[in-house]
Amino acid sequence: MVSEIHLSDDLGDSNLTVSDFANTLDAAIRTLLEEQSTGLIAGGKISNKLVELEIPEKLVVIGDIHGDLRALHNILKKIKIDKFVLNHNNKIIFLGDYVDRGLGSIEVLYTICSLKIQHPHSVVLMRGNHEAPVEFPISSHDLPKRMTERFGRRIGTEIYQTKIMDLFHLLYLITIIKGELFLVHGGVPTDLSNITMKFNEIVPNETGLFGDMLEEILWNDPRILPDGKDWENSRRGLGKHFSSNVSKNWLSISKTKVIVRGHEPCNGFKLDHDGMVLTLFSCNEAYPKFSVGYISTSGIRLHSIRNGFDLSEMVKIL
Ligand SMILES: [Mn+2]
Repeated sequence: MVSEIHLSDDLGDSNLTVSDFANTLDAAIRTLLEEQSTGLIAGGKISNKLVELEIPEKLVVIGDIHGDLRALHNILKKIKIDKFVLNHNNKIIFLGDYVDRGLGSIEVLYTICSLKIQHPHSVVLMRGNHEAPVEFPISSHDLPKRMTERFGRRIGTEIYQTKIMDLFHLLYLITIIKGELFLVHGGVPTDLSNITMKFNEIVPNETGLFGDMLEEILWNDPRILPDGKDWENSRRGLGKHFSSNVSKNWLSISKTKVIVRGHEPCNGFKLDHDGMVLTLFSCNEAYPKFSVGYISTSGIRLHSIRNGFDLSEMVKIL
């Protein structure tokens, strides 16, 4: 049995045991495997790493957390998580980048996994570039070090290499709220040839990697580019910068109004591409100059939006 979510005010002294952590990871993996094999989630459907949802009753979207347990707890308290998750048609969507940089990566993983196990229909866990697959050449986080410090080299490494990597592999890459939002961690792919085919192909794929689209979904950033130029290489080493034309094409093909993504530090949120792209950033332990932002709204209000400017009025700042 996994213990109830406990949002203590004292974050310094963690009582998390290695067996508690390992069992919670196992249970989260089982929950994700189960829902991916049935394709079932309340008010929507799951096709491999794509989640398609009808407009929920209430919606919360949380951007990068980066091991900032305090920021996560503050958001969960504000939205009254205990009540929120009781309704299967309320959805809380995490955009990925749970770990790295902050001191609470292990506790943040534990918290989001506990939420998913207890309330699988209300919680959507997406994948960030810091939950990178082993196939990528960039070491994306300090988790191996944190695991070793906390649980010892042998057990820490074993849990990291098996359970945590398995969990990351099961996280979602795209979530669509029908008619309204297209959610990814980084951005949308820049190759617009056969975009209709690509959109249809994001559904099933043996590996769940969407071929070469994975890198762009996890790493891309929106930028203003010269007319006629749809992308340039990113200075991050992976991924690309995508143009407003690329955003426009993906919104049109997916019949949604705003691309919502995380991935870039900012003061809670920012808008790009004339309001076609809204970036959320939900932590500040490692970025003390910034505020914590997240979306909290009702389905009725969400349905009234025309673009990211309207959506930005539903961003709460802590
Ligand atoms: Mn990121």
